[in-house]
Amino acid sequence: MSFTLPDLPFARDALGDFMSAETFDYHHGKHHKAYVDKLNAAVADKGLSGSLSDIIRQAKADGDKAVFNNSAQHWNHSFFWQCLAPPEGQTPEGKLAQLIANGFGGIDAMLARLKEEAVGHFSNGWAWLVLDRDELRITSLHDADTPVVYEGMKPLLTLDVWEHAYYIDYRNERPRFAESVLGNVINWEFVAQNLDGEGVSRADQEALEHA
Ligand code: MN3
Repeated sequence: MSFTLPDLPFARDALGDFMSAETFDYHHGKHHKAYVDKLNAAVADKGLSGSLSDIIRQAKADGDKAVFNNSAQHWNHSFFWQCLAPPEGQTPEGKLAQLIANGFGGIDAMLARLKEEAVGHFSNGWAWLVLDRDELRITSLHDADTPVVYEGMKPLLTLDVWEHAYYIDYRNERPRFAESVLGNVINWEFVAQNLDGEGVSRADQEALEHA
């Protein structure tokens, strides 16, 4: 039984200088792939079964840090790629725009708050926009930790703030990375879709049986 590295939902060079093909070669092709490979080795070794989200939750309950870290990072990255889209001047619309206006006063204020969370997050982790009951909330989680294991955190949008996410294109400048990516290459249609509370399922995966 094994999990697979999902293809990027766009060409490797589609985000231009905001996130370069070289970054995707490393971040998707090497970092994300390594989490999948390590997860598959653990799945085989320990005879684990179930969907990716099942394995994440079980590893959390069992305190199995190695399986949790690799499975959660596989899910986090699979979700993150879908949060991105080529720069075409996209902005939130409809119900999402309304919720952002209600919760933060508008898109600029929301993005400033999300950037602040991303930049202020100490060391490795992920900044999140989540749906908590009927309200938008901004938070961040450390290392591989993931909304998959938390009630009241329906994932809408994430930004990877591990240094491997930005070092090639932005060197050590996390603030410039956060501002640039959040302001230009977010897939707001995907974010809006997740208002149905089913965001976890969009990066979930059933393991494939194979010889
Ligand atoms: Mn990463």
